[in-house]
Formats: sequence, C-alpha cells, structure tokens
Amino acid sequence: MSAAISSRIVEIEESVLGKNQEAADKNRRLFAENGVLTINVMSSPGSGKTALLEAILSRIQGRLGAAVIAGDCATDNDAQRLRGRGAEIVQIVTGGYCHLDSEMIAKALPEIDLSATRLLFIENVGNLVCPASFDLGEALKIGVLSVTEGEDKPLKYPSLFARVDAVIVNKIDIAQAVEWDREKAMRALSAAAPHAVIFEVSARKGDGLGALLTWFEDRMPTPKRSGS
Ligand SMILES: Nc1nc2c(ncn2[C@@H]2O[C@H](COP(=O)(O)OP(=O)(O)OP(=O)(O)O)[C@@H](O)[C@H]2O)c(=O)[nH]1
Ligand SMILES: [Mg+2]
Repeated sequence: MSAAISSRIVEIEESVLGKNQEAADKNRRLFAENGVLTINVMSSPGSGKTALLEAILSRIQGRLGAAVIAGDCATDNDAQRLRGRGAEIVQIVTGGYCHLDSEMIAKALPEIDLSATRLLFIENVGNLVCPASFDLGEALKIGVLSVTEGEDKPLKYPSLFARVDAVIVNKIDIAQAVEWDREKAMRALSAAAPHAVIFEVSARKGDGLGALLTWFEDRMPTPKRSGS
C-alpha cells in the first residue's frame, strides 16, 4: 500500500471516529441529565448477552426503570426475546454493520422515556473487534465471555478487553462439561483486562446475577435535571 493511500485511510478513520465522538458526548450528557446508567454490553455472537439481559430485566421488573437498545446485523430476534419484562426495548438492525455507533444510539433515544429510566443496556452487535472502537456515550463497558469460547479469547481480542470495566464470565453452569480451565481464563483476563471486575454467572440458572445487579445499582447516578 502506498504512503498516500495509507495516510488517506488514517484520515478517514479519524474523521469517522471524530464524528462518532461528538454524538457520543451528546448522548452522555443526556444520560447524565436524566440520571441514567448506560451500559454497553459487548461480546462474541452467542456468549449470552440477550440471555443475561432477559434474566436481569426479569429481576428488576417493577423495581427499577430499565430499557434496552439491542443491535443486530439482520433480525429483531433479541428485541422479541426481551419484550414482556417491563422494559422499553428498541431494536437497531444495522443492515450488516458489525457494531453500533453513537449516531445510531442518538436516533433510537427518542423512543425511550429517559426520565423514567435508571438503567439503559445497549446490547452491541456480536463481535469482539469492531464495537470496542466506538464510544456510544455509555458510562460502563462490559465484556461477556462464555465458557464455551475458549480461555484465550481475552488475549486474542485485547482491544475490547482492555477497555471494559467488567467482564461477565457466563454459562458457568456448563463449565465442567466443556472442561473450562478457570485458572487459565483468569490469567488471560488479568493480563488483558487488568482493571476489570470479574463476575462469574449463569444467565440460565441465575448464579452470580445478584452481585452483578448490586454492582450496577451502586453506579447509578442521580438525575441532574432541574426540578428533579
Ligand atoms: N447453558 C447456558 N446456556 C446459555 C447461558 N446463557 C446463554 N445461553 C445460551 O447460549 C445461546 C446464545 O445466547 P444469546 O443470549 O442468544 O447470546 P447473544 O450473545 O445475545 O448472541 P448474539 O446476539 O447473536 O450476539 C442460547 O442458546 C442461550 O440459551 C447460560 O448461562 N448457560
Ligand atoms: Mg443477542
């Protein structure tokens, strides 16, 4: 690749990320004004993001206002699964794009009553690479790693794991059956995500979800809107 072409690619990347950052900053201000804790959930396809959100919404139903923006390349399957648990659900179908960006989130926000929302989960498109580069305006980035994926994934996809505030190790109910090497995984996580809090959970059985929810609730901001 010539030097001219590669410098043009760098310019385009910078302009895409710069535009993304502007909308992310606006989203973040809106979340802060409304006292919404926004959580960007990222992982490979099938690690259990939607299953986790189904379990979390069922637990907080009637107690905490919650909403989910679910990103998917092609379907609204996740939104259909998440409905009926007392939360506002918005599906973004990206039409093939491998990640959500902050402008997509900004366009979805009018569909959510932020003043009644304390927790807003964003289920990113299943992908361990692209979502990591796009700030959506969230307060917390969460990585999900399931025991069926292999203990080395944090080392193979370091850009995502280096950015997350917490890692949820999911599907621990089947850890033994798939010979999950917990020590090896924890070594990989402490190298790739040294600052992340680790939660070991089963979205299916409910193990570990109480501690995870307490961690979220401890981080919920108070609304800054005047009169509230
Ligand atoms: N045994 C077990 N299976 C789980 C658990 N969590 C999720 N699964 C299963 O894993 C499969 C994938 O779960 P999803 O929730 O669709 O995963 P996802 O990360 O949302 O997938 P994408 O949206 O496609 O990226 C489903 O068959 C779930 O039932 C768990 O804790 N234990
Ligand atoms: Mg999903």
